[in-house]
Amino acid sequence: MATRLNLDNPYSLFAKTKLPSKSVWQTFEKQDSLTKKIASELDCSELVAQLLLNRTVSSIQEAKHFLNHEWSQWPPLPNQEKSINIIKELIASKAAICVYGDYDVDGVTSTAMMVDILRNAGCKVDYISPHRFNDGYGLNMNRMIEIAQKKYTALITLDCGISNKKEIAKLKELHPDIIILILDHHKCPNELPNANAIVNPQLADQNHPARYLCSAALVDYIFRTTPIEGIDPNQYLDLTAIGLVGDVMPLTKLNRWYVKKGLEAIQTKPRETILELCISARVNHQKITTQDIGFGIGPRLNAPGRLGDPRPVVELLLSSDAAEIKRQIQAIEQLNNKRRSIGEKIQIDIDNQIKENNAISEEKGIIISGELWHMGIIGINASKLVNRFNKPAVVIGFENEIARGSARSVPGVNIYQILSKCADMLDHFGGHSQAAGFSLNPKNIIEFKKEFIKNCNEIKEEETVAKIKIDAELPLNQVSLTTIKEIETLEPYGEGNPRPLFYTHANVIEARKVGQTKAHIKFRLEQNNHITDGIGFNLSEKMETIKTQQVWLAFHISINEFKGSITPQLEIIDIKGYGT
Ligand SMILES: [Mn+2]
Repeated sequence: MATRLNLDNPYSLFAKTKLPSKSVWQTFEKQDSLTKKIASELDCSELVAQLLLNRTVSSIQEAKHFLNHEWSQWPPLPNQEKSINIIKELIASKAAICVYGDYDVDGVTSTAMMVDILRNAGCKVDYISPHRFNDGYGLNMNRMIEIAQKKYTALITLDCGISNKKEIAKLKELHPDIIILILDHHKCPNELPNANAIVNPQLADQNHPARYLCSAALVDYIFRTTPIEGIDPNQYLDLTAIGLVGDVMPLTKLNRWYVKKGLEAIQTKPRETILELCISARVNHQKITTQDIGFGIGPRLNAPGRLGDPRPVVELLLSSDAAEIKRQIQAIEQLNNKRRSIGEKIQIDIDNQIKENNAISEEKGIIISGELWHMGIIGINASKLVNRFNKPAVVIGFENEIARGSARSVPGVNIYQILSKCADMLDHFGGHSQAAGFSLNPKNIIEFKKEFIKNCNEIKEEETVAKIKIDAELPLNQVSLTTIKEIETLEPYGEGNPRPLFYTHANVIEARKVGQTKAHIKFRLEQNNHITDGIGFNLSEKMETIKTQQVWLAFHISINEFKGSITPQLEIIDIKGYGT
Protein backbone atom coordinates (compact mmCIF):
# COMPACT_ATOMS: atom_id res chain seq x y z
CA MET A 1 0.00 0.00 0.00
CA ALA A 2 1.28 3.41 -0.89
CA THR A 3 1.55 5.96 1.84
CA ARG A 4 -0.67 8.91 1.60
CA LEU A 5 0.48 12.28 0.36
CA ASN A 6 -0.78 14.93 2.71
CA LEU A 7 -4.38 13.74 2.73
CA ASP A 8 -6.86 16.42 3.63
CA ASN A 9 -9.27 14.06 5.26
CA PRO A 10 -7.63 11.13 6.96
CA TYR A 11 -10.86 10.23 8.69
CA SER A 12 -12.82 9.03 5.69
CA LEU A 13 -12.06 5.49 6.79
CA PHE A 14 -14.40 5.86 9.71
CA ALA A 15 -17.00 7.97 7.98
CA LYS A 16 -20.46 6.45 8.08
CA THR A 17 -20.76 5.84 4.39
CA LYS A 18 -24.28 5.68 3.11
CA LEU A 19 -24.63 2.67 0.86
CA PRO A 20 -25.67 3.19 -2.73
CA SER A 21 -28.77 1.28 -3.80
CA LYS A 22 -26.71 -1.22 -5.76
CA SER A 23 -23.85 -3.02 -4.08
CA VAL A 24 -21.88 -6.18 -4.71
CA TRP A 25 -21.14 -8.46 -1.79
CA GLN A 26 -17.84 -10.29 -1.90
CA THR A 27 -16.74 -12.99 0.48
CA PHE A 28 -13.27 -14.29 1.26
CA GLU A 29 -12.15 -17.69 0.15
CA LYS A 30 -12.23 -20.32 2.87
CA GLN A 31 -8.89 -21.95 3.67
CA ASP A 32 -10.09 -24.90 5.73
CA SER A 33 -6.81 -26.65 6.54
CA LEU A 34 -4.95 -23.48 7.61
CA THR A 35 -8.02 -22.31 9.55
CA LYS A 36 -8.07 -25.56 11.54
CA LYS A 37 -4.32 -25.44 12.12
CA ILE A 38 -4.37 -21.86 13.44
CA ALA A 39 -7.43 -22.59 15.61
CA SER A 40 -5.81 -25.59 17.26
CA GLU A 41 -2.34 -24.06 17.70
CA LEU A 42 -3.65 -20.78 19.09
CA ASP A 43 -6.60 -22.24 20.94
CA CYS A 44 -9.05 -19.90 19.24
CA SER A 45 -12.27 -20.57 17.34
CA GLU A 46 -12.20 -21.40 13.64
CA LEU A 47 -14.15 -18.22 13.04
CA VAL A 48 -11.36 -16.11 14.58
CA ALA A 49 -8.80 -18.10 12.56
CA GLN A 50 -10.73 -17.33 9.38
CA LEU A 51 -10.87 -13.62 10.28
CA LEU A 52 -7.09 -13.62 10.77
CA LEU A 53 -6.56 -15.19 7.34
CA ASN A 54 -8.88 -12.56 5.83
CA ARG A 55 -6.61 -9.92 7.37
CA THR A 56 -3.58 -11.30 5.50
CA VAL A 57 -2.16 -13.29 8.40
CA SER A 58 -0.34 -16.10 6.63
CA SER A 59 1.48 -18.10 9.30
CA ILE A 60 1.11 -19.37 12.86
CA GLN A 61 3.79 -16.88 13.93
CA GLU A 62 1.85 -13.95 12.44
CA ALA A 63 -1.38 -15.18 14.00
CA LYS A 64 0.35 -15.23 17.41
CA HIS A 65 1.62 -11.70 16.93
CA PHE A 66 -1.84 -10.56 15.93
CA LEU A 67 -3.74 -12.07 18.84
CA ASN A 68 -1.15 -11.57 21.57
CA HIS A 69 -0.09 -8.07 20.53
CA GLU A 70 3.53 -9.11 20.52
CA TRP A 71 6.24 -8.03 18.18
CA SER A 72 9.68 -9.60 17.99
CA GLN A 73 11.35 -8.42 14.79
CA TRP A 74 13.10 -5.08 15.01
CA PRO A 75 15.67 -4.98 12.20
CA PRO A 76 17.29 -1.57 11.59
CA LEU A 77 16.14 0.57 8.68
CA PRO A 78 18.58 1.68 5.98
CA ASN A 79 20.79 4.57 7.28
CA GLN A 80 19.36 4.26 10.78
CA GLU A 81 22.75 3.63 12.41
CA LYS A 82 24.20 6.67 10.66
CA SER A 83 21.30 8.90 11.75
CA ILE A 84 21.49 7.79 15.35
CA ASN A 85 25.22 8.52 15.37
CA ILE A 86 24.50 12.00 14.04
CA ILE A 87 21.90 12.54 16.76
CA LYS A 88 24.36 11.30 19.41
CA GLU A 89 26.96 13.81 18.26
CA LEU A 90 24.41 16.63 18.23
CA ILE A 91 23.43 15.76 21.79
CA ALA A 92 27.06 15.50 22.93
CA SER A 93 27.75 19.03 21.64
CA LYS A 94 24.38 20.40 22.86
CA ALA A 95 23.87 21.62 19.31
CA ALA A 96 21.40 24.22 18.03
CA ILE A 97 18.91 22.30 15.92
CA CYS A 98 15.95 23.22 13.73
CA VAL A 99 13.18 20.60 13.44
CA TYR A 100 10.97 21.06 10.37
CA GLY A 101 7.61 19.23 10.34
CA ASP A 102 4.24 19.13 8.62
CA TYR A 103 0.83 20.58 9.50
CA ASP A 104 -1.17 17.34 9.73
CA VAL A 105 -1.61 15.03 12.73
CA ASP A 106 1.41 12.85 11.97
CA GLY A 107 3.45 15.99 11.30
CA VAL A 108 2.65 17.68 14.60
CA THR A 109 2.99 14.53 16.74
CA SER A 110 6.35 13.57 15.22
CA THR A 111 7.62 17.15 15.52
CA ALA A 112 6.61 17.37 19.19
CA MET A 113 8.29 14.01 19.92
CA MET A 114 11.60 14.96 18.32
CA VAL A 115 11.68 18.47 19.84
CA ASP A 116 10.91 17.11 23.32
CA ILE A 117 13.53 14.36 23.05
CA LEU A 118 16.28 16.72 21.88
CA ARG A 119 15.44 19.50 24.36
CA ASN A 120 15.45 17.01 27.25
CA ALA A 121 18.83 15.82 26.02
CA GLY A 122 20.18 19.37 26.35
CA CYS A 123 20.05 20.63 22.76
CA LYS A 124 18.78 24.08 21.81
CA VAL A 125 15.84 23.27 19.57
CA ASP A 126 13.57 25.50 17.48
CA TYR A 127 10.91 24.06 15.25
CA ILE A 128 9.11 25.08 12.08
CA SER A 129 5.57 23.83 11.60
CA PRO A 130 4.77 25.19 8.17
CA HIS A 131 1.80 27.45 7.61
CA ARG A 132 -0.52 25.68 5.18
CA PHE A 133 -0.92 28.70 2.91
CA ASN A 134 2.12 30.89 3.54
CA ASP A 135 4.66 28.05 3.53
CA GLY A 136 2.80 25.14 1.94
CA TYR A 137 3.64 21.47 2.33
CA GLY A 138 7.31 20.49 2.68
CA LEU A 139 10.47 22.57 2.85
CA ASN A 140 10.37 25.96 1.16
CA MET A 141 13.05 28.34 -0.08
CA ASN A 142 12.26 31.26 2.24
CA ARG A 143 12.51 28.98 5.23
CA MET A 144 15.83 27.62 3.93
CA ILE A 145 17.21 31.18 3.85
CA GLU A 146 15.91 31.73 7.39
CA ILE A 147 17.56 28.51 8.62
CA ALA A 148 20.87 29.45 6.96
CA GLN A 149 20.77 32.93 8.55
CA LYS A 150 20.16 31.48 12.00
CA LYS A 151 23.25 29.25 11.61
CA TYR A 152 21.79 26.11 13.12
CA THR A 153 24.17 23.19 13.47
CA ALA A 154 21.56 20.81 12.11
CA LEU A 155 18.21 20.57 10.35
CA ILE A 156 16.02 17.54 11.04
CA THR A 157 12.97 17.18 8.80
CA LEU A 158 9.99 15.09 9.87
CA ASP A 159 7.12 13.90 7.69
CA CYS A 160 8.51 15.94 4.82
CA GLY A 161 11.81 16.61 3.06
CA ILE A 162 12.15 13.53 0.86
CA SER A 163 11.00 15.41 -2.25
CA ASN A 164 12.85 18.67 -1.49
CA LYS A 165 16.14 18.11 -3.35
CA LYS A 166 16.17 21.70 -4.63
CA GLU A 167 15.52 23.31 -1.25
CA ILE A 168 18.13 21.14 0.49
CA ALA A 169 20.70 22.05 -2.18
CA LYS A 170 19.95 25.75 -1.62
CA LEU A 171 20.40 25.40 2.14
CA LYS A 172 23.73 23.58 1.69
CA GLU A 173 24.86 26.32 -0.65
CA LEU A 174 23.97 29.07 1.85
CA HIS A 175 25.22 27.20 4.91
CA PRO A 176 27.67 24.48 3.80
CA ASP A 177 28.41 23.20 7.34
CA ILE A 178 24.81 22.38 8.26
CA ILE A 179 24.06 18.74 9.06
CA ILE A 180 20.82 17.58 7.44
CA LEU A 181 18.83 14.59 8.61
CA ILE A 182 15.62 13.59 6.80
CA LEU A 183 13.07 11.39 8.57
CA ASP A 184 10.13 10.92 6.24
CA HIS A 185 7.82 8.15 5.08
CA HIS A 186 6.48 9.64 1.88
CA LYS A 187 7.13 8.11 -1.52
CA CYS A 188 10.77 8.55 -2.57
CA PRO A 189 11.36 10.45 -5.83
CA ASN A 190 13.96 9.12 -8.26
CA GLU A 191 16.52 11.65 -7.09
CA LEU A 192 16.94 11.92 -3.34
CA PRO A 193 18.05 15.14 -1.64
CA ASN A 194 21.70 15.50 -0.69
CA ALA A 195 21.28 15.08 3.08
CA ASN A 196 23.77 13.68 5.61
CA ALA A 197 21.36 10.84 6.29
CA ILE A 198 17.87 9.86 5.13
CA VAL A 199 15.72 7.37 6.99
CA ASN A 200 12.59 6.50 5.05
CA PRO A 201 10.76 3.18 5.59
CA GLN A 202 10.05 3.12 1.87
CA LEU A 203 13.78 2.69 1.22
CA ALA A 204 13.59 -0.62 3.11
CA ASP A 205 12.76 -4.01 1.70
CA GLN A 206 9.08 -4.63 0.84
CA ASN A 207 8.80 -7.09 3.74
CA HIS A 208 10.56 -4.95 6.33
CA PRO A 209 8.29 -4.76 9.42
CA ALA A 210 8.80 -0.98 9.64
CA ARG A 211 7.85 -0.42 6.00
CA TYR A 212 4.45 1.13 6.82
CA LEU A 213 5.37 3.32 9.77
CA CYS A 214 4.22 6.93 9.82
CA SER A 215 6.67 9.65 10.88
CA ALA A 216 5.72 9.60 14.58
CA ALA A 217 6.26 5.82 14.67
CA LEU A 218 9.52 6.27 12.78
CA VAL A 219 10.85 8.52 15.56
CA ASP A 220 9.92 5.83 18.08
CA TYR A 221 11.43 3.07 15.95
CA ILE A 222 14.91 4.57 15.66
CA PHE A 223 15.17 5.37 19.38
CA ARG A 224 13.67 2.00 20.37
CA THR A 225 15.90 -0.14 18.20
CA THR A 226 19.12 1.86 18.47
CA PRO A 227 18.72 3.27 21.99
CA ILE A 228 20.46 6.35 23.32
CA GLU A 229 20.93 6.50 27.08
CA GLY A 230 18.34 8.68 28.77
CA ILE A 231 15.84 8.64 25.88
CA ASP A 232 12.75 6.54 26.53
CA PRO A 233 10.44 6.20 23.49
CA ASN A 234 7.80 4.57 25.73
CA GLN A 235 6.92 8.07 26.94
CA TYR A 236 5.52 8.90 23.51
CA LEU A 237 3.51 5.77 22.61
CA ASP A 238 0.28 7.80 22.86
CA LEU A 239 1.52 10.26 20.21
CA THR A 240 2.80 7.41 18.03
CA ALA A 241 -0.66 5.78 18.02
CA ILE A 242 -2.34 9.11 17.24
CA GLY A 243 0.07 9.67 14.33
CA LEU A 244 -0.59 6.19 12.90
CA VAL A 245 -4.37 6.53 13.05
CA GLY A 246 -4.23 10.15 11.82
CA ASP A 247 -2.24 9.10 8.76
CA VAL A 248 -4.54 6.10 8.07
CA MET A 249 -1.66 3.63 8.12
CA PRO A 250 -2.54 -0.09 8.01
CA LEU A 251 -3.18 -1.33 11.56
CA THR A 252 -1.62 -4.73 11.06
CA LYS A 253 1.71 -6.30 12.08
CA LEU A 254 4.08 -3.83 13.80
CA ASN A 255 1.66 -0.91 13.45
CA ARG A 256 -0.95 -2.96 15.30
CA TRP A 257 1.52 -3.39 18.18
CA TYR A 258 2.15 0.37 18.29
CA VAL A 259 -1.53 1.32 18.29
CA LYS A 260 -2.39 -1.25 20.94
CA LYS A 261 0.40 0.02 23.21
CA GLY A 262 -0.54 3.64 22.56
CA LEU A 263 -4.21 3.07 23.38
CA GLU A 264 -3.20 1.24 26.58
CA ALA A 265 -0.98 4.14 27.59
CA ILE A 266 -3.87 6.59 27.16
CA GLN A 267 -6.29 4.26 28.97
CA THR A 268 -4.07 3.66 32.00
CA LYS A 269 -1.93 6.75 32.52
CA PRO A 270 -2.78 9.52 30.09
CA ARG A 271 -0.61 12.62 30.02
CA GLU A 272 -2.45 15.81 31.02
CA THR A 273 -2.70 17.04 27.41
CA ILE A 274 -4.30 13.89 26.08
CA LEU A 275 -6.64 13.64 29.06
CA GLU A 276 -7.85 17.20 28.48
CA LEU A 277 -8.18 16.56 24.74
CA CYS A 278 -10.33 13.50 25.52
CA ILE A 279 -12.52 15.61 27.80
CA SER A 280 -13.06 18.27 25.14
CA ALA A 281 -13.80 15.59 22.51
CA ARG A 282 -16.18 13.84 24.97
CA VAL A 283 -14.11 10.67 24.78
CA ASN A 284 -13.79 8.34 27.78
CA HIS A 285 -10.01 7.93 27.90
CA GLN A 286 -10.31 4.66 29.82
CA LYS A 287 -12.05 3.08 26.83
CA ILE A 288 -10.45 5.07 24.01
CA THR A 289 -10.57 3.40 20.57
CA THR A 290 -9.09 4.13 17.17
CA GLN A 291 -12.46 5.61 16.17
CA ASP A 292 -12.21 8.08 19.06
CA ILE A 293 -8.81 9.15 17.74
CA GLY A 294 -10.10 9.32 14.17
CA PHE A 295 -13.27 11.28 14.96
CA GLY A 296 -12.44 13.09 18.19
CA ILE A 297 -8.76 13.67 18.87
CA GLY A 298 -7.46 13.78 15.28
CA PRO A 299 -9.76 16.52 13.95
CA ARG A 300 -8.85 18.76 16.92
CA LEU A 301 -5.12 18.35 16.32
CA ASN A 302 -5.70 18.94 12.60
CA ALA A 303 -7.97 21.98 12.84
CA PRO A 304 -5.34 24.73 13.40
CA GLY A 305 -3.28 23.44 10.45
CA ARG A 306 -6.35 23.28 8.21
CA LEU A 307 -7.07 26.92 8.95
CA GLY A 308 -3.41 27.82 8.42
CA ASP A 309 -1.06 27.71 11.39
CA PRO A 310 -0.40 24.35 13.13
CA ARG A 311 1.99 25.80 15.73
CA PRO A 312 -0.53 25.97 18.59
CA VAL A 313 -0.84 22.18 18.39
CA VAL A 314 2.90 21.54 18.68
CA GLU A 315 3.04 24.05 21.55
CA LEU A 316 0.21 22.18 23.25
CA LEU A 317 1.90 18.81 22.82
CA LEU A 318 5.08 20.26 24.38
CA SER A 319 3.30 21.84 27.37
CA SER A 320 3.32 20.35 30.83
CA ASP A 321 1.67 23.09 32.90
CA ALA A 322 -1.95 22.13 33.66
CA ALA A 323 -3.42 25.64 33.51
CA GLU A 324 -1.55 26.41 30.30
CA ILE A 325 -2.79 23.16 28.72
CA LYS A 326 -6.41 24.02 29.57
CA ARG A 327 -6.04 27.45 27.97
CA GLN A 328 -4.36 26.02 24.84
CA ILE A 329 -7.01 23.33 24.41
CA GLN A 330 -9.77 25.94 24.67
CA ALA A 331 -8.11 27.89 21.86
CA ILE A 332 -7.83 24.75 19.71
CA GLU A 333 -11.45 23.85 20.46
CA GLN A 334 -12.48 27.26 19.12
CA LEU A 335 -10.45 26.71 15.96
CA ASN A 336 -12.07 23.29 15.53
CA ASN A 337 -15.53 24.85 15.89
CA LYS A 338 -14.55 27.46 13.34
CA ARG A 339 -13.30 24.74 10.99
CA ARG A 340 -16.59 22.89 11.42
CA SER A 341 -18.81 25.91 10.78
CA ILE A 342 -16.81 26.93 7.70
CA GLY A 343 -17.23 23.37 6.39
CA GLU A 344 -20.97 23.42 7.06
CA LYS A 345 -21.38 26.74 5.23
CA ILE A 346 -19.51 25.38 2.20
CA GLN A 347 -21.71 22.28 2.31
CA ILE A 348 -24.86 24.44 2.21
CA ASP A 349 -23.50 26.26 -0.87
CA ILE A 350 -22.66 22.93 -2.48
CA ASP A 351 -26.12 21.50 -1.76
CA ASN A 352 -27.76 24.60 -3.27
CA GLN A 353 -25.69 24.29 -6.43
CA ILE A 354 -26.67 20.64 -6.73
CA LYS A 355 -30.36 21.46 -6.18
CA GLU A 356 -30.28 24.19 -8.82
CA ASN A 357 -28.52 22.07 -11.39
CA ASN A 358 -29.70 18.47 -11.67
CA ALA A 359 -26.97 17.65 -14.18
CA ILE A 360 -24.38 17.88 -11.39
CA SER A 361 -25.66 14.80 -9.60
CA GLU A 362 -26.39 12.87 -12.79
CA GLU A 363 -22.88 12.82 -14.24
CA LYS A 364 -20.44 10.06 -13.35
CA GLY A 365 -18.28 12.49 -11.44
CA ILE A 366 -19.04 15.59 -9.39
CA ILE A 367 -17.13 18.83 -9.72
CA ILE A 368 -18.18 21.98 -7.99
CA SER A 369 -16.53 25.31 -7.26
CA GLY A 370 -17.11 28.40 -5.17
CA GLU A 371 -15.48 31.73 -4.53
CA LEU A 372 -13.70 32.03 -1.16
CA TRP A 373 -14.39 28.43 -0.20
CA HIS A 374 -11.68 27.72 2.37
CA MET A 375 -8.92 25.74 0.68
CA GLY A 376 -7.84 23.91 3.83
CA ILE A 377 -11.33 22.53 4.38
CA ILE A 378 -12.79 21.62 0.97
CA GLY A 379 -11.21 18.15 1.16
CA ILE A 380 -13.72 17.21 3.86
CA ASN A 381 -16.57 18.43 1.64
CA ALA A 382 -15.25 16.38 -1.30
CA SER A 383 -15.21 13.27 0.93
CA LYS A 384 -18.81 13.93 1.93
CA LEU A 385 -19.84 14.10 -1.73
CA VAL A 386 -18.09 10.79 -2.45
CA ASN A 387 -19.93 9.16 0.46
CA ARG A 388 -23.25 10.59 -0.61
CA PHE A 389 -23.10 9.92 -4.36
CA ASN A 390 -20.62 7.04 -4.51
CA LYS A 391 -18.61 8.61 -7.33
CA PRO A 392 -15.44 10.70 -7.68
CA ALA A 393 -15.81 14.27 -6.43
CA VAL A 394 -13.83 17.47 -6.79
CA VAL A 395 -14.35 20.68 -4.83
CA ILE A 396 -12.55 23.85 -5.90
CA GLY A 397 -12.15 27.08 -3.97
CA PHE A 398 -10.92 30.23 -5.72
CA GLU A 399 -9.88 33.74 -4.79
CA ASN A 400 -8.52 36.37 -7.19
CA GLU A 401 -5.72 34.75 -9.19
CA ILE A 402 -5.64 31.42 -7.42
CA ALA A 403 -7.81 28.31 -7.35
CA ARG A 404 -7.16 25.13 -5.40
CA GLY A 405 -9.02 21.86 -5.62
CA SER A 406 -9.40 18.72 -3.54
CA ALA A 407 -10.31 15.46 -5.25
CA ARG A 408 -11.59 12.29 -3.61
CA SER A 409 -12.64 9.00 -5.14
CA VAL A 410 -14.39 5.68 -4.65
CA PRO A 411 -12.39 2.44 -4.50
CA GLY A 412 -11.87 1.22 -8.05
CA VAL A 413 -11.59 4.68 -9.64
CA ASN A 414 -8.14 6.28 -9.73
CA ILE A 415 -8.66 10.02 -9.30
CA TYR A 416 -4.96 10.77 -9.77
CA GLN A 417 -5.13 9.23 -13.25
CA ILE A 418 -8.20 11.27 -14.11
CA LEU A 419 -6.42 14.47 -13.03
CA SER A 420 -3.35 13.45 -15.05
CA LYS A 421 -5.51 13.44 -18.16
CA CYS A 422 -6.46 17.06 -17.44
CA ALA A 423 -2.89 18.08 -16.52
CA ASP A 424 -2.75 20.71 -19.30
CA MET A 425 -5.15 22.90 -17.42
CA LEU A 426 -3.57 22.49 -13.99
CA ASP A 427 -0.59 24.32 -12.48
CA HIS A 428 0.30 21.65 -9.92
CA PHE A 429 -1.23 18.41 -8.86
CA GLY A 430 -0.27 15.53 -6.58
CA GLY A 431 -1.72 12.69 -4.56
CA HIS A 432 -2.74 9.10 -5.14
CA SER A 433 -5.61 6.93 -6.38
CA GLN A 434 -8.12 7.91 -3.70
CA ALA A 435 -7.16 11.48 -2.83
CA ALA A 436 -5.41 14.27 -4.66
CA GLY A 437 -4.99 18.02 -4.61
CA PHE A 438 -4.24 20.55 -7.33
CA SER A 439 -4.04 24.21 -8.17
CA LEU A 440 -5.01 26.06 -11.33
CA ASN A 441 -5.75 29.46 -12.77
CA PRO A 442 -9.40 30.41 -12.00
CA LYS A 443 -9.79 31.25 -15.71
CA ASN A 444 -9.41 27.53 -16.48
CA ILE A 445 -12.08 26.27 -14.10
CA ILE A 446 -14.89 26.01 -16.65
CA GLU A 447 -12.77 24.19 -19.20
CA PHE A 448 -11.32 21.93 -16.51
CA LYS A 449 -14.79 21.01 -15.30
CA LYS A 450 -15.78 19.88 -18.79
CA GLU A 451 -12.63 17.85 -19.24
CA PHE A 452 -12.97 16.25 -15.81
CA ILE A 453 -16.59 15.22 -16.44
CA LYS A 454 -15.67 13.91 -19.89
CA ASN A 455 -13.03 11.67 -18.33
CA CYS A 456 -15.35 10.55 -15.53
CA ASN A 457 -18.02 9.58 -18.04
CA GLU A 458 -15.57 7.07 -19.48
CA ILE A 459 -15.59 5.16 -16.19
CA LYS A 460 -17.30 1.80 -16.58
CA GLU A 461 -20.34 1.09 -14.42
CA GLU A 462 -18.78 -1.97 -12.74
CA GLU A 463 -15.84 0.12 -11.49
CA THR A 464 -18.06 2.34 -9.37
CA VAL A 465 -20.38 -0.30 -7.91
CA ALA A 466 -19.77 -0.40 -4.15
CA LYS A 467 -18.12 -3.64 -3.16
CA ILE A 468 -18.72 -4.88 0.37
CA LYS A 469 -16.10 -7.33 1.61
CA ILE A 470 -17.76 -9.85 3.91
CA ASP A 471 -15.66 -12.03 6.21
CA ALA A 472 -17.82 -15.12 6.59
CA GLU A 473 -21.32 -16.54 6.86
CA LEU A 474 -22.60 -16.45 10.43
CA PRO A 475 -25.89 -18.22 11.19
CA LEU A 476 -28.10 -16.51 13.78
CA ASN A 477 -27.56 -19.25 16.37
CA GLN A 478 -23.88 -18.28 16.40
CA VAL A 479 -24.60 -14.62 17.09
CA SER A 480 -23.81 -14.88 20.80
CA LEU A 481 -22.03 -13.04 23.58
CA THR A 482 -19.29 -15.69 23.34
CA THR A 483 -18.72 -14.98 19.66
CA ILE A 484 -18.64 -11.24 20.37
CA LYS A 485 -16.01 -11.78 23.08
CA GLU A 486 -13.96 -13.96 20.74
CA ILE A 487 -13.84 -11.50 17.90
CA GLU A 488 -13.03 -8.61 20.26
CA THR A 489 -9.51 -10.09 20.29
CA LEU A 490 -9.08 -8.63 16.79
CA GLU A 491 -9.34 -5.02 18.01
CA PRO A 492 -8.18 -2.32 17.55
CA TYR A 493 -9.83 -1.91 14.16
CA GLY A 494 -8.88 0.52 11.45
CA GLU A 495 -7.19 0.61 8.06
CA GLY A 496 -6.13 -2.92 7.04
CA ASN A 497 -8.03 -4.44 9.97
CA PRO A 498 -11.72 -3.66 9.45
CA ARG A 499 -14.40 -4.55 11.95
CA PRO A 500 -15.55 -8.11 11.10
CA LEU A 501 -18.54 -8.23 8.77
CA PHE A 502 -20.83 -11.26 8.31
CA TYR A 503 -23.77 -12.36 6.23
CA THR A 504 -26.68 -14.70 6.53
CA HIS A 505 -30.33 -14.99 5.44
CA ALA A 506 -33.31 -14.65 7.77
CA ASN A 507 -37.05 -14.09 7.99
CA VAL A 508 -38.13 -10.63 9.11
CA ILE A 509 -40.63 -11.06 11.93
CA GLU A 510 -40.81 -7.39 12.75
CA ALA A 511 -39.30 -4.19 11.33
CA ARG A 512 -40.09 -0.66 12.45
CA LYS A 513 -38.57 2.73 11.87
CA VAL A 514 -36.98 4.27 14.96
CA GLY A 515 -35.03 7.38 15.94
CA GLN A 516 -36.02 11.04 15.96
CA THR A 517 -36.08 11.31 12.19
CA LYS A 518 -37.15 7.67 11.73
CA ALA A 519 -33.94 7.07 9.83
CA HIS A 520 -33.10 3.72 11.45
CA ILE A 521 -34.84 0.34 11.46
CA LYS A 522 -35.22 -1.96 14.43
CA PHE A 523 -35.52 -5.63 13.49
CA ARG A 524 -36.64 -8.93 14.91
CA LEU A 525 -35.25 -11.77 12.83
CA GLU A 526 -35.73 -15.51 12.69
CA GLN A 527 -33.70 -18.37 11.26
CA ASN A 528 -34.34 -22.07 12.04
CA ASN A 529 -36.45 -21.13 15.07
CA HIS A 530 -33.66 -18.93 16.42
CA ILE A 531 -34.65 -15.31 17.05
CA THR A 532 -32.25 -12.35 17.18
CA ASP A 533 -32.69 -8.56 17.29
CA GLY A 534 -31.04 -6.19 14.86
CA ILE A 535 -30.59 -2.50 14.21
CA GLY A 536 -29.97 -0.88 10.83
CA PHE A 537 -28.63 2.66 11.14
CA ASN A 538 -29.78 4.95 8.30
CA LEU A 539 -31.38 2.01 6.52
CA SER A 540 -34.99 3.26 6.53
CA GLU A 541 -35.10 3.45 2.73
CA LYS A 542 -34.65 -0.33 2.66
CA MET A 543 -38.15 -0.77 4.15
CA GLU A 544 -39.43 -1.83 0.71
CA THR A 545 -36.91 -4.68 0.46
CA ILE A 546 -37.88 -5.91 3.88
CA LYS A 547 -41.48 -6.46 2.79
CA THR A 548 -40.27 -9.56 0.98
CA GLN A 549 -39.82 -10.99 4.50
CA GLN A 550 -37.01 -13.30 3.49
CA VAL A 551 -33.79 -11.33 3.23
CA TRP A 552 -30.02 -11.53 2.98
CA LEU A 553 -28.26 -9.46 5.62
CA ALA A 554 -24.73 -8.04 5.86
CA PHE A 555 -23.96 -7.19 9.48
CA HIS A 556 -21.53 -6.59 12.32
CA ILE A 557 -22.31 -8.05 15.71
CA SER A 558 -22.46 -6.05 18.91
CA ILE A 559 -23.88 -5.94 22.40
CA ASN A 560 -27.25 -4.34 23.09
CA GLU A 561 -27.68 -3.05 26.64
CA PHE A 562 -31.28 -2.33 27.51
CA LYS A 563 -32.75 -1.92 30.99
CA GLY A 564 -29.93 -3.86 32.57
CA SER A 565 -30.06 -6.85 30.24
CA ILE A 566 -27.26 -7.58 27.83
CA THR A 567 -28.05 -9.34 24.56
CA PRO A 568 -26.23 -9.83 21.26
CA GLN A 569 -27.56 -7.93 18.26
CA LEU A 570 -26.91 -7.55 14.56
CA GLU A 571 -25.78 -4.16 13.32
CA ILE A 572 -27.10 -4.45 9.80
CA ILE A 573 -25.35 -2.42 7.12
CA ASP A 574 -27.01 -3.78 3.97
CA ILE A 575 -30.05 -5.86 3.01
CA LYS A 576 -30.99 -7.67 -0.15
CA GLY A 577 -34.31 -9.36 -0.90
CA TYR A 578 -34.23 -13.14 -1.19
CA GLY A 579 -33.41 -14.26 -4.69
CA THR A 580 -31.76 -10.96 -5.74
MN1 LIG B 1 2.81 11.33 7.69
